[in-house]
Amino acid sequence: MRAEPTTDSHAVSQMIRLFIALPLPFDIRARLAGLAGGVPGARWVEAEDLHLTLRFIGEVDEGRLPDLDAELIRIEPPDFSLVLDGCGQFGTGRKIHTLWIGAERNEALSRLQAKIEAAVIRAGFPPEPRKFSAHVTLARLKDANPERLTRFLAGNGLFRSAPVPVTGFALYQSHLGHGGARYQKIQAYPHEDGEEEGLPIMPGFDPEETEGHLWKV
Ligand code: 3AM
Repeated sequence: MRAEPTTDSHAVSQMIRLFIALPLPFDIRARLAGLAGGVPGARWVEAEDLHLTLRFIGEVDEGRLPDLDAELIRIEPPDFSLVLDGCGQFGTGRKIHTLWIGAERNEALSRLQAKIEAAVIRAGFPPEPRKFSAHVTLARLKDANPERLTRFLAGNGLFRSAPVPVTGFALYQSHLGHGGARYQKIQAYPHEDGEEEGLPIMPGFDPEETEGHLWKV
């Protein structure tokens, strides 16, 4: 593990913003990204950024990552398919803030989410009080045009994907910035080859300079 205890009295632990999500395969992200448009006031999530959040963890001291990793790696790797289905919104009226594509009821997904929740709690984090609601955020809204929104929801209510294979999940760090958050996958589960020793956390990570999979929200 890289985050070893240190005797350096000047060392300052860093708070990082974490969440756990299902990465989505390219073809389904491309299809979802193709739905974008037609709703003035919507900020659409880019194709490479689309994901299904399983557990938001929030701001944590990065020194707690090894404990979290040790619990998440114990979860048996998932092996099931998921069908994305339907379209909806979070918020009501003028306060609608999120447009999403939903997921068909799926026992394997629920079991995976419950195992992740239990692992996060075992790692010492407080339980998530809100009920899990599987969705892929398509857009964030601010004062979106209500008629265009209604038209979008009606037009995509019958959305249905081909089965999406789920063989893993990932821990992501969210970097909040002026242009919104940027997301960085910091650990895949199961660990990918060569990652057995622990989390490839980059201290001093600079989203502006780092190439790779970053999400803008
Ligand atoms: O893109 P989605 O909506 O799936 O909405 C946030 C995003 O998920 C959610 O965590 C993901 C990464 O930011 N999120 C942000 N703040 C949250 C909070 N306080 C939150 N979920 C629950 N509680």
